[in-house]
Amino acid sequence: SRVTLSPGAVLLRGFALPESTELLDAILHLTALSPFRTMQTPGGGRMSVAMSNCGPLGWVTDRSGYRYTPTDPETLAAWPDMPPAWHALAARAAKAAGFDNFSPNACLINRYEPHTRMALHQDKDEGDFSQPIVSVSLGLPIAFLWGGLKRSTAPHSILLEHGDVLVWGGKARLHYHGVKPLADGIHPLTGRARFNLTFRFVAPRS
Ligand code: MD3
Ligand code: FE
Repeated sequence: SRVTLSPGAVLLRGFALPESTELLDAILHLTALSPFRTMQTPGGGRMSVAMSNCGPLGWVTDRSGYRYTPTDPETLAAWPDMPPAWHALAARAAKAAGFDNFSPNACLINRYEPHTRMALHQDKDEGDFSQPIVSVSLGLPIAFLWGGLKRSTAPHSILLEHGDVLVWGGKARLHYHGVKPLADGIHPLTGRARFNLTFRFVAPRS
């Protein structure tokens, strides 16, 4: 089903379900090349969610801040290539939500284990907000929080399940969002974990 959460924010329930086993298989292959790691935040803390990336650019955080880099700071090699099937899935989802010609050059791969969470934030490190963001949920369900353009707007909560795809564009592109701590459980395909793929277009820096 296709549900509009707010102008520009579209939830495509089960959109990635037919290819979910292939997606999980590819996550294993990609993260053998650039392993999952928990990254340091500028404030000196550490994110609870483990991350990796694929594609020309990858999102990283360390003591010096948030940014996109062409290489993995752990391996010092380029991030693994984005599988063509992933790029195609993201473009197809964006189109289904009303955004033509989406061409992501960055894919963040998040791994949530029980009790990990992501605080309310905006995605604003991309230098270009004209293209949407596409996110794919795999494995255990999680309570996703979506707020407004200001942090002070009380967020709504919605359950994201295996195979769900969210598209955020236009007005919704800069909405605050986050996820509640992952409830423990066992998913037949991922065990005690949830994976999230987030596809973005990042403006290349000069
Ligand atoms: C709404 N990830 O990696 S995905 C992130 O479940 C992130 O891993 C969450 O927020 C996760 O930055 C949420 C859904 C999502 C992604 C990007 C958005 C919602 C968004 C950008 C703008 C507004
Ligand atoms: Fe985000």
